[in-house]
Amino acid sequence: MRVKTFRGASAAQVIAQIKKELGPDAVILSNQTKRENGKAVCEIMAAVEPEDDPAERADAGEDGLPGVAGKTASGGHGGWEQEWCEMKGHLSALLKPHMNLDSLPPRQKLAMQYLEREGVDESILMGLFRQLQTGKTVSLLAELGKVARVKPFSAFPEKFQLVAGPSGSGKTTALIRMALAAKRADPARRIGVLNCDGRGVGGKAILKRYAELSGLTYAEAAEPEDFVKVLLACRNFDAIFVDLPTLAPGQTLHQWLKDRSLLPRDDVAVHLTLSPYYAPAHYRAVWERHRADLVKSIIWTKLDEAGTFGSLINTAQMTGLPASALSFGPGVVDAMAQADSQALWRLLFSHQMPGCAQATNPHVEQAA
Ligand SMILES: Nc1nc2c(ncn2[C@@H]2O[C@H](COP(=O)(O)OP(=O)(O)OP(=O)(O)O)[C@@H](O)[C@H]2O)c(=O)[nH]1
Ligand SMILES: [Mg+2]
Repeated sequence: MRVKTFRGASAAQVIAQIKKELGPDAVILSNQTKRENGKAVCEIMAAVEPEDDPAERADAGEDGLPGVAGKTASGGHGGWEQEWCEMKGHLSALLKPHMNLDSLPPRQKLAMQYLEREGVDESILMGLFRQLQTGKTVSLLAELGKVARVKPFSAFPEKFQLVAGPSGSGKTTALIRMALAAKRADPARRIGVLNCDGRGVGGKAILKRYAELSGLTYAEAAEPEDFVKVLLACRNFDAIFVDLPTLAPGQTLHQWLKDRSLLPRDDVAVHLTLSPYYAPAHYRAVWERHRADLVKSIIWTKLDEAGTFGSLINTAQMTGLPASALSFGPGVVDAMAQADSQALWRLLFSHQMPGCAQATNPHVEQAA
C-alpha cells in the first residue's frame, strides 16, 4: 500500500492533487486543516492499493483499507460485497444501452444527466429511469427521496448519542454541535459529553472547553471499564453525547460497542460521520467496519470541501441510513444544519450549502 501526505492551501486543491497522483481510487486516511504562520494549511493523508501486489493488499490499515481490495481484517462481508459490486457493474454495463434518456421528458432528461455527472451510481440511475419511464411517477425527487432519506439529528430520542467515523472526518466537531444544539433547545436538560478518545489529541481540549463553557458535564472514558462506570454514574442525565475514537486497525464498531456493554440497547444511537469526496471503495471499507444495528444515521461533513455530491445518494443506498446533519464549515458555530430534504436537494442539484439563500443552478433544480 502506498501512503502519502499531501498539503495545500485548500482541501479542493489537495484532493485534485491526490486524484492526479494516486488516481480516483485513492483513499483518504485523514484530513486536517491547521494554521501555520497565520495561514490555513490543509493536510490530507491518502493511500492507494498497488494493483499487482496481493500480499500488500491483505495488510490491515486504518479505516479498513483492506476492504478496498475486497478483503477485510475482520474476515467479514468484504468478499461478497466486492463480488456484488462487480456484478452490479456488469449488470449496469448490460442495461445501460437500454437507458435511453431521450425517451424521458426534457426536464427529467436534464436532471438525470446531471445526476450522472455528479457520480450517482449507475444502478441507482437505472432504477430511477425505470420508475420515470412507467409514466406513473412525475417527480424524480420523490423517487430519489426513497433512496436518500433524511432524519434530523434532534429527532433521535435515544439517551446516548454516539458519533463514530474515519479519522479526521469531523466526529468531535459534529458532536460538540449536536450537544450544544440539545442544550440550546432545552437549557434545563442535564447533558453530558463523554470523550472516549484516549489519544489525548483529536479535539479533546476543544471538546472539554466547549462543554465547560456551555454548562455540559464533561467526562473521559478511554477504556471499556471506565465506560461502564460512566454508564452507572450518569443515570440521572437526560442525554449523553459520546465522542468515539477512530477505530484501531482490525477493530470493528460492533466489537467496540460490545466491549462497553452497549449491545443490545435501545437507548443508543450511533451517527457516522462521512465526507462526500471519498472513493467508492473507501465508503465500502468504512461501512464494512462500522456496520452495526445501532448505527442510525450519517452526518455529512466537509461538504464545503467537496466538488460533487453523488456519493450522498450512493452511500444512502449502500447503508440504508438517513442523513441526520449537513456540516459545511470548520467552525463550531453556524456550520452544521439538521438534515432536511430541501437542503439535500439544493446541495446535490445546486451545490448550495445549507443556510445559503441563493440557488446557483436553478435550472437543474427546477427540472428535478
Ligand atoms: N471545512 C470543514 N472543516 C471541518 C468540517 N467539520 C470539521 N472540520 C474540521 O476538520 C478537522 C477535523 O475535525 P475533528 O472534529 O477533529 O475530526 P475527528 O473525526 O474528531 O478527528 P480525529 O478525532 O482526529 O479522528 C478540524 O480542523 C475541524 O475544524 C466541515 O464540515 N468543513
Ligand atoms: Mg476527534
